Amino acid sequence: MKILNDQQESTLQRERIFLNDLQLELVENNASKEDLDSLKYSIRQLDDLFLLVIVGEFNSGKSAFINALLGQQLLKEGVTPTTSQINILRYGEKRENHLVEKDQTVLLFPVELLSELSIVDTPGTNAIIRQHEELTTHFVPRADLILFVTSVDRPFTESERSFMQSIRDWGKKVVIILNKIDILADEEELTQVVNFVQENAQTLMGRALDVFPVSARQALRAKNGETNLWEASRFGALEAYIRNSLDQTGQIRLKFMNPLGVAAHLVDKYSQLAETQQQILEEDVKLLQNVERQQAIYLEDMHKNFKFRMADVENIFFELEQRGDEFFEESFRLTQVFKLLKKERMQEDFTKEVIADAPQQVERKVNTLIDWLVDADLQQWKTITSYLTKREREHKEHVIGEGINTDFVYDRTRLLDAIGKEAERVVKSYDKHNEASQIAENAKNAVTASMAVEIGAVGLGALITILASTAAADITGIIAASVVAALGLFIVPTKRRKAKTELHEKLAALRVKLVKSLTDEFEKEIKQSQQRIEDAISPYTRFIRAETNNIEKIQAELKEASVEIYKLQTEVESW
Ligand SMILES: Nc1nc2c(ncn2[C@@H]2O[C@H](COP(=O)(O)OP(=O)(O)O)[C@@H](O)[C@H]2O)c(=O)[nH]1
Ligand SMILES: [Mg+2]
Repeated sequence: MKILNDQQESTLQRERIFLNDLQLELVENNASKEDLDSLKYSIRQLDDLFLLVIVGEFNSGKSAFINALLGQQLLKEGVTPTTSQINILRYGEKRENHLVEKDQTVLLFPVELLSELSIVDTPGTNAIIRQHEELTTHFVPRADLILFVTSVDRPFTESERSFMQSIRDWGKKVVIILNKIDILADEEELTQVVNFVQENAQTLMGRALDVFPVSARQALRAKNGETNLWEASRFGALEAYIRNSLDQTGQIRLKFMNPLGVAAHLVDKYSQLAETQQQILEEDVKLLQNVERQQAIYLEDMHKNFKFRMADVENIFFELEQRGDEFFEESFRLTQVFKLLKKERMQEDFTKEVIADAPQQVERKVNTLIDWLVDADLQQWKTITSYLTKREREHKEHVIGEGINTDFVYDRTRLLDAIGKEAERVVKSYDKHNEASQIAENAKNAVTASMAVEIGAVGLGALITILASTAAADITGIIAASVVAALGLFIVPTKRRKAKTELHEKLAALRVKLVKSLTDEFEKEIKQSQQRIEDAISPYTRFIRAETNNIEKIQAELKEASVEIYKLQTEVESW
């Protein structure tokens, strides 16, 4: 016996695979228990595509009937049951028993027909009232066909009558199997029993029921080789009836569509959630880009500002150079020859007029520069902290009450929180004095200390002493030769030029050295400050990157799922 055609059979396979895959995806996506349950229920509906419920008194031949239907001696017959288990027969790759509830056992058999229909069998023991309740609540509502097995030797027992009444209002299709006809003597006896059963059914159900007199025993034997018994078993008519009542395209279509509808609803729901989650992530990405942009702007500003400040420092050198030039212009003159001779005085004047407070100026400028650098760094931390805090607050307001993936929300909130706290901690514990003195220390080690010395009396001053004394010696010689006017005109300008050039060279070297050291120090500082901010944010960046990948994968899967749903629906509709 077979109910589905080949096309329906293959759709069924695909739909089953699809629903199981979807279930796994939803589990991975932390779907709610409620949603998973409703999907599970849909899968179960497909597993029990058709549900036959077999009822009847103990010993009426229910097990024998099921064996005959399936063509194999699968269930034990005639054994006094020790349990009152309700058995659900389903398809399985190999024989297996599962206790699903305390009084329900699932029996799996590798029998083709069971992949299309599941059978519920009751033992019909003395616990029959409880069993009937169980049936009416769990199985009758889902039943496609209720097979009422009664035997010719005691048709319609009391408990059978009461059960029949209890299911009357469900409006389910009920058919009566009158079993064991092989023990009747002749056709006349059979007609009598059939009439009796029909009349009783009419009274109990308020409508006529189909009655199928059969011999389950003969049918099974016929299916297993004794083909001559088939006719007498009258089983053929019963199977045809079962097949026809189940094989209704409209009915089957509904059964296939129902789980697809549930799946479509869930796919839709989780796509929307994924969408929301992706939007949050996109905002997060924007936030990170914003932080990056702020950092870039900060760097640019800092560089610009630094250049101005450096120009200020360099200016000190240029002014010094200018004063030096003027000084040499003044002192290297013929009329000043005697002043030139007094080198101590000369050095004193140079220190006072040319060097003046240049070393202090340099030191002051460098100190201001360092203060500025430290302040700016702190300011940048504050900007980023307040930015992240604001974002976190917005996010909390945004997400409350959403059915979004709770792990995601938790991890994300926790990370944002941690970053905010870290930034706050840095800002709070920021020791300006310590930071500044650290930088100052580095800068000083590199230049400023020696700079003060080099610009001051010992450095530039010494230069003057040497220049002045050689000039004086030359000039002294000139005086002795009494040709001052003639040669002085020649020697003095040469010496003046030499003094200027040497001063320029010396100052340029110092200036370049100072600028380079300060620039190096500045670059190092600014890189460090940037690194610190990056380090603080990096767990968040990584999280967002991973989640973005994840959500893209989920969305792709859900999209694929909805394509498959659409295909299956179209297929089912085309029958
Ligand atoms: N003569 C005859 N005996 C049958 C037939 N079907 C079942 N039986 C016997 O009736 C007894 C009860 O059958 P079983 O299938 O176990 O009934 P259940 O308790 O309703 O499941 C067993 O001894 C079977 O061999 C039949 O068609 N003809
Ligand atoms: Mg039985």
